[in-house]
Amino acid sequence: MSRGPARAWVALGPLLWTCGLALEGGMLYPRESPSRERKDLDGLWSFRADFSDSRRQGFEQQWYRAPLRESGPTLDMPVPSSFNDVGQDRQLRSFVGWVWYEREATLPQRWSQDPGTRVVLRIGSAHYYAIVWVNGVHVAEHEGGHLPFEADISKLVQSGPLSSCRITLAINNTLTPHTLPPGTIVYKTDTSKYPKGYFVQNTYFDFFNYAGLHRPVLLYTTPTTYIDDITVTTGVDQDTGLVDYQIFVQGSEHFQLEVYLLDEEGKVVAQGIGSRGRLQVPNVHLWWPYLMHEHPAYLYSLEVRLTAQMAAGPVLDFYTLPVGIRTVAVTERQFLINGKPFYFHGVNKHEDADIRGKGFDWPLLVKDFNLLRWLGANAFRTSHYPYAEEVMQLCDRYGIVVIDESPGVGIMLVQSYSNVSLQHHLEVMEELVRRDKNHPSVVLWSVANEPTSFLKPAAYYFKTLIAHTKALDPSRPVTFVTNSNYEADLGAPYVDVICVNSYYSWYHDYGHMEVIQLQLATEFENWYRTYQKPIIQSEYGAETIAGFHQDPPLMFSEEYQKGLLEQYHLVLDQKRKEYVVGELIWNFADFMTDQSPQRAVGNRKGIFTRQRQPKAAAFLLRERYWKLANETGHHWSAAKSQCLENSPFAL
Ligand code: GCB
Repeated sequence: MSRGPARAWVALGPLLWTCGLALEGGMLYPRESPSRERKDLDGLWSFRADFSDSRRQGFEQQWYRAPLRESGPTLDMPVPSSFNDVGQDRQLRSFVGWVWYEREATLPQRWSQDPGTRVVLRIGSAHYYAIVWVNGVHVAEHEGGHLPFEADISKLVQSGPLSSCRITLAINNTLTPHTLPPGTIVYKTDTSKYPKGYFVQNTYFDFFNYAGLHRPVLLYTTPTTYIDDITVTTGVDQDTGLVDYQIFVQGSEHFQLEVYLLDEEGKVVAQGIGSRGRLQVPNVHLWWPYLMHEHPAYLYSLEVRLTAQMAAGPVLDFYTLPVGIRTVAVTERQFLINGKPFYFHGVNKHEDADIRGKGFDWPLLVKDFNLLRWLGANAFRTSHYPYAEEVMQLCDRYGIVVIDESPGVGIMLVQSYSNVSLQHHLEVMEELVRRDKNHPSVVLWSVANEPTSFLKPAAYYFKTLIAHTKALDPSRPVTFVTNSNYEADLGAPYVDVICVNSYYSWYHDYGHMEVIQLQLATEFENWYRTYQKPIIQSEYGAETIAGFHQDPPLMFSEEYQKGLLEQYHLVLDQKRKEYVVGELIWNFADFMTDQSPQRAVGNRKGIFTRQRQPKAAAFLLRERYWKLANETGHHWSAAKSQCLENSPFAL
């Protein structure tokens, strides 16, 4: 989203201001089509961190006005990547404040000369607060590190003889009580212990606050009258699929729209005209989760064709959206996909890897999906923030079901329940729903993880947040993720599914696996008795250093992780016959955190190492997940065993 003129973006030092602004326009993923081109800007950018005491030298000296190399030394910085781990500089690794990125892009001549072409700059994610200039002119600002934003730069690139443009970004990773996730800057004023002006950033979440340009940056074009947004919701009536669509057009009021729904063979199976309507698909192929059907993840293509009547003649725009037809519903005890009980057997993830930090990386992504399928996982939660759009696309294609979580993690401070915070959280939910609403893989929104919801203002905060999310998208259930410690949970009455994290015999009763069954069963029973809603065990696990072995099991060994999981599974196997509808291990892989005496180079609760090699627990879970798939898959029993035998993922 492009935002108006510069606002008060710098308060004290590296601190930020936040303010809620209403969303405008769509956020369709940039796809090439006969009317749209795309130019990726990934690669090496010029980079400088502003190490000045105030962190404001870059603004004072207006580094955006001229090439960055003219205002001082620059580093080569890969994009996408976090900036923290690519260098050898300890200070840059833990830098807090403004960093500057810059790159020149050469545009095809038509882009800069054809006034009928709209040129858009899109940033997949810049963590956390970003200001963007093109050729020294301010074009956009965005708050929030996990969602895309755009600027229409047509006028700028079409106003002069230049066929190149200089893109400059200033990005600030400072977290405040009002950002998502929240954080605080603490100035250490005791000069006998700390140098003058010394500060640290405190966070209340358990992952490293990686920063920089984390996702692809690109330029794309559309005609000046264009398809701005599409919303699709789907339903089923016996064996007929229903696709309700709504299309938003910008640039003209005089246009026609045609829509065609194509099956996987490219055959048109339904068509319509106009901005909204319902398509009926006889003998529908439903979108099924992985391992629930012999042909999971069936995707149709919705081709939208716009013809606008302009003074200079007709203008055409084309956009194709993948569509999976499926339904989602929740009963007192079940989570239903296409009317059949669905059991989540999967993982929690992080966007995290060696060197690139939270930077998007195709090889890593494909490896992760291959591991998920090897494991027999049918779902994951985007703990604790929205993941890259390309991740969501692969979930659609492979049938991996997603609990799509906002960056509402570590909401602990009373200031983080203020109106300013709530406004921002509402806006983030809008951005998230706008981006991910058309993904069939997304079946549940999670508005937050483990907020300290017993604080007084939390009740109003969560009631409003959950109601707002339901209003934004009435087609999906909503949850927030709570913790077994938070007994008087104020969010639970408003959610559709209860998601509970617990760490029995890890953070409590250390080493006493024998208490897990009793404690877990009691907890499930309490939640169910109070709310009569289906429950997902949304986190459980144990810190495990790969290669540590102890038998009888001791904490941190591979044997302890396995043993702890097995105790959980005994209870899950009882309760899944009643109202427990899923289990997600914490965590898929080891990941980086802040330094602390509790963390040995990051969080080690992965069933895979950070380099994606299995610990013993991965094999245990693999056996369990394939067994669960055999028991809980539908329509597929006969074909399934056959298919599994021939599958490269067979046991
Ligand atoms: C949790 C949090 C997660 C942590 C995990 C842990 O409850 O939701 O972010 O990483 O526990 O390992 O402590």
